[in-house]
Amino acid sequence: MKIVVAGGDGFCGWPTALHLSDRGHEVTIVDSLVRREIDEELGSNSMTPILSLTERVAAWKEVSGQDIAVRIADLTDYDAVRAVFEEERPEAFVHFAEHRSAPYSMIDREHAIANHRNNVEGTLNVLWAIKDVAPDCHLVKLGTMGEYGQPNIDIEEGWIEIEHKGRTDRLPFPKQPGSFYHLTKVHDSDNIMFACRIWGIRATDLNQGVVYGLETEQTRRDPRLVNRFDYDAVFGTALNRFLIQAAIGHPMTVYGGGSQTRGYLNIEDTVRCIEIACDNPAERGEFRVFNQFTESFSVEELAEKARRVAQAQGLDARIDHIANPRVEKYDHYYNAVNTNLLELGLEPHLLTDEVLAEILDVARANSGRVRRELVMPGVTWKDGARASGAEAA
Ligand code: NAD
Ligand code: USQ
Repeated sequence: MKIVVAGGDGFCGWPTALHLSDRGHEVTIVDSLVRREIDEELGSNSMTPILSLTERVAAWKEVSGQDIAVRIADLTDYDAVRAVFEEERPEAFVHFAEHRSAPYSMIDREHAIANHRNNVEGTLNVLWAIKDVAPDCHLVKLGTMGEYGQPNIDIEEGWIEIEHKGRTDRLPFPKQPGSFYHLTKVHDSDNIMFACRIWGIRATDLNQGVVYGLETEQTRRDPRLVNRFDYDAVFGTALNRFLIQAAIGHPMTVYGGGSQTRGYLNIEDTVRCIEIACDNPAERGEFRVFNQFTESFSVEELAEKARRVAQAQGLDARIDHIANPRVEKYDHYYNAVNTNLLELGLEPHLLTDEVLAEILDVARANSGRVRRELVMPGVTWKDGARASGAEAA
């Protein structure tokens, strides 16, 4: 299959491009490299030393014999997006290419707007290009579990049957996102659903949970293929951050009470979920939603797991409950359905001690690259970054 992986230089996109290429698909990466620019803006870095995109792709060619084409293009530039569709004629367009950090979107008004422009405009451009150039192309779009928030009822996969005043309907599941970033995903979902309805586009919205880990079957083949590994308080995510903190002897930063519960999955399952979605395209006009996570944990449970495995390796791992920079619910109900991908053949990689130990090993091997001043959160939901004087402001 001819597949474009937009955002293919990023944490999820790079290993997905390798996985799809390894499975024999003809892969083109489209990326604006904006994430590397944001690293500069934040004075941040990947804990693992990642090569340039050109060097990574050349290393993959050497290791696997497979070509991955690269196009440096910004999805907010419609001419560039249209050219991708005209020249590549993809059968599937996997769309990872967004600004994906909740704290980044909460820094200040300018960042909230830049986040919306990048994500919502980029996705609108992709929808128009599919309609105008490649109407049969399957859009595989990364959404997020955070679109739903934490309602006091079970979370369904995109849709809910509602009975109201004696009448029933199947309606989009209510959304209560927790940051301006998560809101961009809600707007994307609405725009995609509308485009499917009016233009007959086929789309799968993958509401992905928080991804942990970094290595996959393909990235392990050569150190030059290593994935990025974010640890800073803006782009680093819960479990990976805890393991890195344990590796550098920093207390694990559980925000607030720690009972906040989310869906999580291993990066090895991310790449497989994308393959499953591409292999089983939505019908023309169908807007399909899959909840893409494998297990639910509270942040406290994750930190406890990380602490146990780190202490077994002789590390002095400690947990700190620090003031929550976000506005979040504690002690909430959380029960989300995730059967669609399992029914299509996903075999989850669960969060075992071996998995934790492998991530910790990579963190320990690269601990010298950590800039400790980036670990504590400097962006708050109420006052952005200015109140704390964080450099990001
Ligand atoms: P990332 O920041 O590591 O990678 C995103 C990539 O997209 C970067 O290489 C960036 O340069 C590129 N990009 C961003 N905007 C672009 C644009 N306008 N044009 C072209 N390229 C652009 O993020 P990630 O962790 O790989 O996340 C990928 C996708 O998965 C995002 O949409 C994110 O919302 C979603 N997601 C991620 C997680 C997670 O835990 N990492 C969880 C759920 C959903
Ligand atoms: N948290 C801590 N300590 C930390 C970091 C986070 O307690 O050091 C807590 C947060 O308060 C939150 C939970 O962990 O309750 C998850 O936070 P996160 O930073 O790991 O993840 P989040 O901001 O939700 O965003 C990440 C990705 C985003 C994706 C989302 C999936 O950055 O792209 O959309 O996970 S989901 O959470 O399902 O919406």
